[in-house]
Amino acid sequence: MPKTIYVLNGPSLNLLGERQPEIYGRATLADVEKLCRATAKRHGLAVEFRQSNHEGEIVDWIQEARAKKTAGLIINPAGYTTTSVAILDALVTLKAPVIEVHISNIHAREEFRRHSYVSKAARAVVCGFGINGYALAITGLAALIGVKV
Ligand code: CA2
Repeated sequence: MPKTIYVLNGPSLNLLGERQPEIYGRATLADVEKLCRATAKRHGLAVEFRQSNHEGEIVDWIQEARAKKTAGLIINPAGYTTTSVAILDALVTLKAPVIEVHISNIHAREEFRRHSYVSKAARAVVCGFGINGYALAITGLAALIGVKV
């Protein structure tokens, strides 16, 4: 049985590719999912790929990942990055590594985007590589958990 990782995406990432291509590029969330599945497969990992506009649903999925003893969790919390103590509280209960991903370089944008609650629970943070950041996060996670790299 392959180990399973969770890739969670926060609010409005379902609109990826439709607006603000100068910041987020032209790829869609379906493209991100394809990229994640292909990268995970190379490392012998299975993926649960999800997106939600609702904070509580994301918390539920983090708890599900914990209950199912996920090998690792990658999260782009989007707008909840800077606000969600609830997501932070859920993430710190995980034993498996958490990797935070942002498509854009949040440090080169508005000041308010730079503070992340999620970073407090993250083993690593990837930002500014566009959607390739998800593939980098999966490869880094695979190295951390000691599967085929
Ligand atoms: O760069 C990232 O991945 C962000 O997490 C994206 C969030 C933003 O609030 C963070 O500061 C950085 C916004 C996600 C909204 O998704 C959209 C995608 C395409 C068009 C419009 C919104």
